[in-house]
Amino acid sequence: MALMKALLLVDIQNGFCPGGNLPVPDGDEVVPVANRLIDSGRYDLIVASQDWHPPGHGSFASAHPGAAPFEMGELSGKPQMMWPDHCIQGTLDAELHPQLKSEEIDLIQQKGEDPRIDSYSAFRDNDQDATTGLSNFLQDQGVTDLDVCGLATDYCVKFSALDALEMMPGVRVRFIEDASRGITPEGVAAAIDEMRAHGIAVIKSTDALRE
Ligand code: VGL
Ligand code: ZN
Repeated sequence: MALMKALLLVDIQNGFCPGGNLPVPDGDEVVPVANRLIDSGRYDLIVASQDWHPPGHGSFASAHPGAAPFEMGELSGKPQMMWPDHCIQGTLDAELHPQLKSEEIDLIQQKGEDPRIDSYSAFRDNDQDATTGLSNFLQDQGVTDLDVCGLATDYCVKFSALDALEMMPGVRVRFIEDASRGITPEGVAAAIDEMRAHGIAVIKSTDALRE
């Protein structure tokens, strides 16, 4: 059977780049790498996810009296990291990075719209209940191989890659390390271990470009 290769660019948005509301250290450095992958012609399908929160989203510390950003809090009765307000629908912070070659993106999958639950994964909410429809879309397209990269490795990239594996059995999932950046070094190391333990290959963009 023919290979059908897809690239998932996770949350390469202003909000997660320097100058954004939830900046990932050196987050903008993924943009040229992502553009080389996009331009390579090696992917049959390119999808970008976009964190897309309504104002006052329950993952924002500002929505919880007394809560401070980057502390654990609670959302709908479950532990939830309290984030600064970020990627609010319709704001510049939520736009894809302006240098990302978005003309070549086939689908933009928005997520995180439900104020009562966070959605790190591009595939489903954090309670694994409501799905975005992305796994059905990729399976309908006959995707056999999915490369995942973007921001942030220790949150949305990791959860997207793990969900891809679980929700699309048989699809080969890889994580492109140098096309991704994380919030903390310890978080990145743990995320890479966890992805590897589940059978996700950790590769470099040069590996993907060589094939
Ligand atoms: C993300 C925290 C909150 C991410 C999104 O894209 O990794 N992290 N919302
Ligand atoms: Zn978010």
